Amino acid sequence: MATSFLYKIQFPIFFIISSILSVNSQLTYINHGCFAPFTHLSGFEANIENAITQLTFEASTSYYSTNTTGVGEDQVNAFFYCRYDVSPQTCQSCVASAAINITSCLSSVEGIVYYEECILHYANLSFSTIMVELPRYVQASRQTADLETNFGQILGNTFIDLISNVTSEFPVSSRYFATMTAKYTSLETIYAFAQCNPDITSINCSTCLQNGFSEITTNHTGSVYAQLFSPICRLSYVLSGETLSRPWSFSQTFRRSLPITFSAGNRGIRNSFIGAMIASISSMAMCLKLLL
Ligand SMILES: *[C@@H]1O[C@H](CO)[C@@H](O)[C@H](O)[C@H]1NC(C)=O
Ligand SMILES: *[C@@H]1O[C@H](CO)[C@@H](O)[C@H](O)[C@H]1NC(C)=O
Ligand SMILES: *[C@@H]1O[C@H](CO)[C@@H](O)[C@H](O)[C@H]1NC(C)=O
Ligand SMILES: *[C@@H]1O[C@H](CO)[C@@H](O)[C@H](O)[C@H]1NC(C)=O
Ligand SMILES: *[C@@H]1O[C@H](CO)[C@@H](O)[C@H](O)[C@H]1NC(C)=O
Ligand SMILES: CC(=O)N[C@H]1CO[C@H](CO)[C@@H](O)[C@@H]1O
Repeated sequence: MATSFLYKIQFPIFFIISSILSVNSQLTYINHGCFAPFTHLSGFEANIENAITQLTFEASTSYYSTNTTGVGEDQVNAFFYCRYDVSPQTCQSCVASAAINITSCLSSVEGIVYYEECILHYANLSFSTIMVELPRYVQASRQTADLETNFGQILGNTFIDLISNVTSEFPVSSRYFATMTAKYTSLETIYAFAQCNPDITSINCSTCLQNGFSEITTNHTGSVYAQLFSPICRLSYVLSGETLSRPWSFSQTFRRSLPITFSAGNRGIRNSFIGAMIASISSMAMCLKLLL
């Protein structure tokens, strides 16, 4: 099954890889999670393949799309969303890369892949069940700002303004997205970004971002870099002495040689991301072999 899936998605991916090279865009893989293996023999796996393949095509014309394939207990609901500030080519290549990564989840009833540029998610659950804040995934620097300074306050004020911009800037198109900068010192600037899935209400968008930000400030107080990903919202910031060009790349700007901590919040049947990653390493190795 995995083989036929890769075979099917190779055409868009080939095409897209040449455009990656020509636009020289760089994708940043963050993490993925596979939840709850399925046991019944069914058309479920084929439905995942078809739904994901369909979404990789739709990513050529859209920054957000959903798909439903199959009926009853074999039904798959899937969606992706891209950062609104990346180019259409980057969006398309990101979803195609995420489609390759998600093949490691093909034996699970739910899979999610996070890149800095896009998110791809499928499950055997209804959209109203998966379009929620959890599972959240946080990546944050161990390096923190000097606790004597007012970093936390400046960051907090920045996110209050940013979240209000995200939910007010595009009330008609529901294009929940905003970026903001704030001077920290004469040499260093906080670059901040937030976005929501367009299918949710502005209140739910605001709640998701506020809860996410408060989780970062509680569990990673003073981190100079953090990104939070969830099925319906995401936020990122980095403190940098460089002048960044858009679209800002948060994890690449943060010096990767410094340690990063991960944390994952889950609910219901879902396992933690870290466990899921270990469990999927062997199937991922197989997928890579098939691709080469
Ligand atoms: C979902 O994708 C399938 C292909 O798997 C396609 O036939 C169907 O029209 C799509 N449905 C929606 C609602 O987009
Ligand atoms: C999704 O899969 C899980 C695990 O196999 C199962 O418990 C659950 O009932 C399924 N949900 C639906 C809507 O089929
Ligand atoms: C997912 O894909 C990216 C880019 O192709 C790769 O760097 C990363 O290692 C992959 N992750 C997994 C778990 O396969
Ligand atoms: C908002 O979130 C609540 C709680 O998760 C949920 O019950 C409700 O359906 C959501 N409303 C919309 C319109 O998304
Ligand atoms: C954040 O910390 C709280 C309290 O220690 C914990 O319950 C929660 O699971 C943590 N969140 C994540 C995502 O690890
Ligand atoms: C559209 C909108 O709300 N823009 C606001 C974003 O935040 C800045 C700083 O608070 C405001 O000046 C803008 O009016």
